[in-house]
Amino acid sequence: MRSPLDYLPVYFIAGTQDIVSGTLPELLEQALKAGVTCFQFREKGAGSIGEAEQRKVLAAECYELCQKYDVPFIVNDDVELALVLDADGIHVGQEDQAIEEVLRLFPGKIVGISCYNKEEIVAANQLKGISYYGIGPVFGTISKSDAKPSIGIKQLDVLARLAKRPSVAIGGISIETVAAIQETAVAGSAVISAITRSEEVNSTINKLKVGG
Ligand code: TZP
Ligand code: MG
Repeated sequence: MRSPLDYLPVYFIAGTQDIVSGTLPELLEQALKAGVTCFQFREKGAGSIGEAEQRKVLAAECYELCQKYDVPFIVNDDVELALVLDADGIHVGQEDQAIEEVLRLFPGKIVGISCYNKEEIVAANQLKGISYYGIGPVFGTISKSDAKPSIGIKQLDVLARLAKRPSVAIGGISIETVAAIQETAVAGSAVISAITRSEEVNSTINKLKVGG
């Protein structure tokens, strides 16, 4: 079983809607080569693929790439897709399918949940089987239109310390801000635009690593 401490450090999230040039599989392979530790398939919002079969084909291609580089492939929110692909894990938000149900459906898999405040961390702490928490948005983000107000570095650290499980920071993390994230109690940084909008994917990913 993979440890969250191994896969959380440089956690890459993307879907078609985030891609600015080339294709998602092309960018994903570049990112895997450069050393991202996890990939979350998040096909969501304006510009994403709506058609189920098309999503599945793209997700399967991404999963295969992740397997080639021995990196966990996690599906955002889409329980059906995660089950049919037998993905390594699933990540859900507080408004997605109830976490208790997700834990029942994915025994032995990676299960991540988004947490925004103390109440959500305390509630998640009480459930058995959750692998990690995604905490944020830490900063303002261009990648999620319905993102909540950002919590900032201090609150990130408070929440990560309250968490009984490893956590990953998310929201507006860039090569400029990652050092501050790494000083908090989180185990890693989850990013979309830092990678999808990078002009130097290799160098960006190296800088997102601890000590990079
Ligand atoms: N959840 C909270 S912020 C966010 C998600 C999915 C988007 C993160 O994207 P970026 O581009 O790294 O800010
Ligand atoms: Mg969600």
